[in-house]
Amino acid sequence: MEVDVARKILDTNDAHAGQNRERFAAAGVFVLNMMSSPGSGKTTLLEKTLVRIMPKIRCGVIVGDICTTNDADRLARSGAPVTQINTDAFGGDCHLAAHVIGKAADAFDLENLDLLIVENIGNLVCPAEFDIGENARTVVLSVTEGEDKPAKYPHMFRKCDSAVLNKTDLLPYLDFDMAAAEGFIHQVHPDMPIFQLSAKTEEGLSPWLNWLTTQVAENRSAR
Ligand SMILES: Nc1nc2c(ncn2[C@@H]2O[C@H](COP(=O)(O)OP(=O)(O)OP(=O)(O)O)[C@@H](O)[C@H]2O)c(=O)[nH]1
Ligand SMILES: [Mg+2]
Repeated sequence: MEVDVARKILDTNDAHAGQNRERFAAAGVFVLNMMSSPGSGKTTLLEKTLVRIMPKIRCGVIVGDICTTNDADRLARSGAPVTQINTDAFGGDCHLAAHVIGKAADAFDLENLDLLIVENIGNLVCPAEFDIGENARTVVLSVTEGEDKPAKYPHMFRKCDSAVLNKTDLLPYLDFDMAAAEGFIHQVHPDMPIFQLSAKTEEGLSPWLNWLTTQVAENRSAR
């Protein structure tokens, strides 16, 4: 019975995600869903990314948290239009569902955006289950979380299109085994692109920016 209920929720979500996907495709906007555990550095990476790729790439951001507008305030400094979703108002969901993204997208002039980034709620489990109609997904894993997380939380890594290994500036102070982490990621998702970087120092940022801007350019030329 519980399984039936869960299936129904996901089926309803998939229908909304399909509607979002059609809408985003019609507007020609590329949608990236960024996910991670709390505090892996999603907002920091986005702050640094937006500064580098705007205004050449016209960006908007939807950011989800249970409470606070902290991340929206940080990201709005880039000049990009930002909408904050707080799920506390409707039960404190630990993920962003497709119908919530559909409503948040109403605040944007989608036709005049090249890239809409969704910073999902910090959680390595639930967000992976909810299609939001995105074009691509990126998971951020920070080196302070331990190299075994891709093996312990395989769904997230299986369902993403790229992975960022963040906070590499901290490696000298940790026992984090980078080769093992990459091995665990490729065990659950062979060939997934992995970007080792420090959002703080910006070391290693370029390959990540190249990947992202290539995705956006391919989406544009496919129109
Ligand atoms: N040393 C170091 N700290 C970082 C790096 N990236 C982020 N941080 C720090 O990690 C903490 C969390 O960063 P956020 O960018 O807020 O992380 P987040 O994933 O957006 O967090 P939530 O939205 O709450 O899930 C902050 O104190 C950042 O300054 C990094 O590359 N190196
Ligand atoms: Mg954040």
